[in-house]
Amino acid sequence: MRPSSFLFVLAFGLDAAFARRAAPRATQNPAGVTGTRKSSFLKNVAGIPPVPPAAKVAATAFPVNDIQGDIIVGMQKPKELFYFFSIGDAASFKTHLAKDIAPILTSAEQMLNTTQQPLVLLNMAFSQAGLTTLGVLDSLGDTSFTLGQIKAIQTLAEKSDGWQQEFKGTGIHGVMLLASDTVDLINQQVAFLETTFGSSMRKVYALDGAMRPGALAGHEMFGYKDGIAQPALDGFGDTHPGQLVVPPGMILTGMDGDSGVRPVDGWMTGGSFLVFRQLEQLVPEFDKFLLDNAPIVEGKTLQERADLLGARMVGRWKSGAPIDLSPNQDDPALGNDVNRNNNFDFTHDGLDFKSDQSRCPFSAHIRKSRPRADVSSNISIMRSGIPYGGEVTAAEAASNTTSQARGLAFVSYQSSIAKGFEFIQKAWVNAPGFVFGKDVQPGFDPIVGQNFGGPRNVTGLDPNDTHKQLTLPLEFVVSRGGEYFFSPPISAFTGRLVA
Ligand code: N7H
Repeated sequence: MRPSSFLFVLAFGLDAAFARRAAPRATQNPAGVTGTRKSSFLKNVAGIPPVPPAAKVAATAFPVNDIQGDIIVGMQKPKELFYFFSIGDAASFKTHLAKDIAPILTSAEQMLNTTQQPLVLLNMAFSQAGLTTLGVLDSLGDTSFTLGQIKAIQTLAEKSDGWQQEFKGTGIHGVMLLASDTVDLINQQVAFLETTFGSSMRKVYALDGAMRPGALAGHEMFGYKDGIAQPALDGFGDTHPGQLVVPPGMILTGMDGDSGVRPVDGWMTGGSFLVFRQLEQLVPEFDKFLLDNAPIVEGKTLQERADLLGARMVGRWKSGAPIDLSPNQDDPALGNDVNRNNNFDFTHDGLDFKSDQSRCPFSAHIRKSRPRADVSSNISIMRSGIPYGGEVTAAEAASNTTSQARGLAFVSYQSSIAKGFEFIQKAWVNAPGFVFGKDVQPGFDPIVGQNFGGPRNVTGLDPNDTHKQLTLPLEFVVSRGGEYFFSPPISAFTGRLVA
């Protein structure tokens, strides 16, 4: 038995460990969307690691039957609806949770095993206001969660002016995540859920996400492949070269490596804090910036030079190929290869990685958000977002101006919001001094760094002079707000949440 499994069993006893994953979960809901799948609805995108094989995970003591499925799925969902709700009558809502919802929540086990995959993934998570409304008054051991995301704007260095009104207060009690391969199936399940809950639940806001069409599937709205680098939970299936292996408790509450103080009865074991952010992306403006500021490189066309600037801002080319391994041009074969596209740490023989930026700038998004050899810590989050909004129209491209909102419905899972998402945003991407080079201040992460809407300086982007400072003319990613949630283990829907 691996140490993590061993500790889990030690902490909660054999019975608890195995009872949580005993019976396979129901795959159908007689009154909702029925039917089983012959193949997984998760889209296989070259270069994005698939979910771990079910057989390998089954051999571990992970409570996969109890962990909500989205936590391990990543960014491979073709369609997803985020349905934010408030609770009307708590008593009636709880009755439905236990009777109608618990049996159809999708577990990690179901997502890993395609013969058990439902037609529509359903997961549910609650905000602090939601738990309070349900009468769940335990401290969950996470101050950021307790305060809610709107209270974190100072920490995140943003203003709430551009936030969706619905995210500004405490009116959102929870979110349902519904994912499938068709919008029609999702809509059918929504109709069932609304009928089931009746007046005990009210829709507050909703956001539709979808993979981009055709060859752009798996790429976010600026065009870069996303979802390549995810942490592996120690003892949970396969790992790929370069993948960061973290204790399961870094993502899952109550598991080995979780440093939070949780309720003693262990009802939070196998849950995770879910950070939701609606991040609008100004794509035509971003593209124009790349063309206007393309570095001078002999032998390259203007578009190739613009692509180089974009790759230096992100740290990867659009194919997913890391610039640390391919600094001068995109290499789609590298981007598509899960055994190579994550296997780098910014160090190279003969180069001083504390001063050399000929390959990946210190300020690049992937270096700021996961500094690899630059730091000794293994801070990490599991990203599970999806693009929203339509493709850029011809009129928007011609005018270099966004007129239809699009972006990333950002989701991250972690066992501590302060040590996960907030830490990365505050201490790394927003901190001009980080990554600590020898003789240059990197400035902000040019993709998601925030400075209360004020000017953001950045260095390292021009390969001809990596000390040159550029002031970015605007935020290409604009926060429309979000909320912090707890995604409980499925057993809590018939246990603590309804007690
Ligand atoms: Fe990022 N992008 O297109 O530039 N992100 N991200 N992110 N991000 C990553 O490795 C992007 C955001 C992380 O381990 C890739 O999967 C965009 C926030 C982390 O090497 C690309 C937005 C936060 C990683 C993007 C956005 C993070 C990562 C490379 C917003 C946390 C893994 C593909 C609209 C505060 C780094 C990949 C590693 C990767 C983009 C948001 C964090 C292409 C457009 C808010 C930890």
